[in-house]
Amino acid sequence: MPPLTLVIGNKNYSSWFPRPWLLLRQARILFQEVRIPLCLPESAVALAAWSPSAKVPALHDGDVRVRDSLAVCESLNERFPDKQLWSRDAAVRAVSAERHAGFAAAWVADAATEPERIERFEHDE
Ligand SMILES: N[C@@H](CCC(=O)N[C@@H](CS)C(=O)NCC(=O)O)C(=O)O
Repeated sequence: MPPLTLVIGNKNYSSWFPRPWLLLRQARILFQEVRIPLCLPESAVALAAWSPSAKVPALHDGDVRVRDSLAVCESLNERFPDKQLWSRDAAVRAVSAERHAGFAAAWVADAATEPERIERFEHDE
């Protein structure tokens, strides 16, 4: 099997890429981690080299390239069926997809109501 590479950003910035990162770690699946520091002048160029969407997480699995945390998790579930990484219950998977689709809006709402916390968060590390 070709080695897996998971491209991530700063570990204290986001909840997006920790999702597949945690899934891989919890399932004890070996992978190479490529960390791209975000919010720097050079970030966009570094991101573009790994992820056409210029977003992380991005999974490189041989010739297969997957962007988006949910897509990466679903891809890993299919790649490692013996690990049972995802629920077999379609209703449970639907809730997960709905939550994923709405999370950006919820995060923006948090940023509007808690600007100081968000400001502090972005300057950590
Ligand atoms: N819906 C995407 C969101 C990914 C996303 O927004 N990633 C951010 C990290 S917080 C990113 O890569 N931002 C690029 C940048 O800040 O330049 C997912 O689930 O993976």
